[in-house]
Amino acid sequence: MSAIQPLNLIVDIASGRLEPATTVVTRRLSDMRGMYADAAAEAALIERDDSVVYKVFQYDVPEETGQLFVCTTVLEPGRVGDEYFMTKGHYHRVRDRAEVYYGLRGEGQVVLMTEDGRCSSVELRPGAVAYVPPCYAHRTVNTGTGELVFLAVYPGDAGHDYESIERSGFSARVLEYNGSPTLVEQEPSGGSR
Ligand code: M6P
Ligand code: ZN
Repeated sequence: MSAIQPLNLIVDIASGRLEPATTVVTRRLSDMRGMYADAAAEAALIERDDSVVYKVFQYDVPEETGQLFVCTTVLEPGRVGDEYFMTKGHYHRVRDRAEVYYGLRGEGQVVLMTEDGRCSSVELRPGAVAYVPPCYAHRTVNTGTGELVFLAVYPGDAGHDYESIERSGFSARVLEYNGSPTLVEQEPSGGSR
């Protein structure tokens, strides 16, 4: 195993930044084309200003068993049609690697899906820990009016499998329904991305 020195990481809750961060990922709507249910609303928003949906601030460690990645995510508030802004979502490339999210600011949900397509969701708000068990795909959704900021910790060898999600999507989406966030099952054929 590679040696890594003990260190402090500081989360600035106001900005959601992790310091130090060795990688910062910025995802705009155009980086997630085809992921929202309402394709016309998605295209119109990309055309208008292609806004930033979320940023990830990560402290990189060797991608090895025994190491832990630490990162924060700042997910902007907003909607594409009735669907709240969300992360792309992924399985871990090494499927049986779990993950923990800790809510720092704002409100949202983590949508979890088994490999046979069963979806559920757990809450994310300040103080809430969301446990992502091994083998579950996971995606975060901002259901509030301000930024959603959370800390994530996951194994160094987990990796990200985005391709499975790009291919078949999640079988449920969080939509605003009668003014409240609601986990809505999608038809098995079509529109699942
Ligand atoms: C969390 C962690 C990261 C992930 C990020 C954004 O911070 O799970 O590993 O990168 O959310 O999610 P995604 O990679 O699915 O876009
Ligand atoms: Zn993950």
